[in-house]
Amino acid sequence: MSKFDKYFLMDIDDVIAYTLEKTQDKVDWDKDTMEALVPKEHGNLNYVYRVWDDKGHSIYIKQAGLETRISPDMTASLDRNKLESEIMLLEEKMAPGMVPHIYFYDTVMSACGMEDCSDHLVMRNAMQEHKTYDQFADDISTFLVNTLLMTSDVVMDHKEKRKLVKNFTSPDLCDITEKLVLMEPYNDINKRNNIYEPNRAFIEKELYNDEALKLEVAKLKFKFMTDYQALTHGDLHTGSIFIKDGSTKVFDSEFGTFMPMGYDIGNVVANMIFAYDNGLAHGKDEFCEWVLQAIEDVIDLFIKKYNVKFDEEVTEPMAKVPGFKEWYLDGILKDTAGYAGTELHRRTVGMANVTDVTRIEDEKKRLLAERINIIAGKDYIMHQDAFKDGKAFKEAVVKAHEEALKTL
Ligand code: SR1
Ligand code: MG
Repeated sequence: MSKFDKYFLMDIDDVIAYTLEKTQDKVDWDKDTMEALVPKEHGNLNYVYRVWDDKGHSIYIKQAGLETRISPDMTASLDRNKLESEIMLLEEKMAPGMVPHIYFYDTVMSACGMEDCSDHLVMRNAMQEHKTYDQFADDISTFLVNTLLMTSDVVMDHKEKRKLVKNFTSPDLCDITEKLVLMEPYNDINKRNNIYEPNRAFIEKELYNDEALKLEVAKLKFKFMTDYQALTHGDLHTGSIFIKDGSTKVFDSEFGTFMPMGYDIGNVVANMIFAYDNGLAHGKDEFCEWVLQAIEDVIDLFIKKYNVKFDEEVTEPMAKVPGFKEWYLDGILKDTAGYAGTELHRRTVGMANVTDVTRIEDEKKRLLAERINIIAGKDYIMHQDAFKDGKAFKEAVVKAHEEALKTL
């Protein structure tokens, strides 16, 4: 009998005992010097601990709680930890070196042991220190092409894919996305949007009262619910990326499910715009230039690598028909624009905001940031067909910045 034979939410001492129990056959822990702490950064749903000893051993332990951290009345099934672990193990195979290794996962405690990445920064924090990373666009575009194209019907055996569609779906987490991303930012139907009061009238006019916008978002919501294009990460924001010079690692794949590829790519674009907002508020011109270039490069490198990988890996005979590759890419880019837009909006007015924006103290600068997000988001959503390359995605940010300034 072990204390860990039945689920309960662990505290720091439990986590140390748990780590020993789960890993001592593989790791020669120095029990006397073992310590654990909650890293400074944590997400909205789970409990993360770093455990280490003085001999140089270390691990992250992540446990799912019954309630989400962000909102005690919002629950999500405990099997999300298994789903996340399995998706990360699969992603690691497709994008080696770009995903922290999962050492084990445990369906009883709803916990997993993950490679310690504390020599990296969580990218959202790095962005707020206005750090730049030469490898980022190259790395993340590789992650995107490898994980998305390889799990699409273009490459993956269709029967195998259908099995994965069945396995890799967390109804609770999909429900969160359907509500928090693809509905509430446009109607606050559940009265839980976080609105920056000085921006309320602008938000009401531009988001809640724009029926043409809502129609496009409704289409994006239904696409999310019905188009099982590829196995996505599902929440690919800068808080789901560890980064340091020369290394980028994507984690936290619990929202992973089969849906349009553009959801992940659009999330990367939107979250780089939040980094831009923060750089702007702090007068970091060079950083902002880097961010804009990164947005352009992520898209252009995705397109370049997609074209190569498509030719190398395509297995579906009908996908080899001339013109299909281009048509499929067009759809991915269109979705990228649409979901970049919804991510921009939901992080600005929805329940789960981003510190890149909320930590801007000056009212005028915060308003500028929020309005850039709202205007760029609307441009992406309303003109999804116009975004065919990195330059177009980048220029939308510059244009939104100019337009937002005029509203102040
Ligand atoms: C209730 S969870 C709120 C948000 O945090 C996660 O990281 C996802 O982005 C989700 O939408
Ligand atoms: Mg997360």
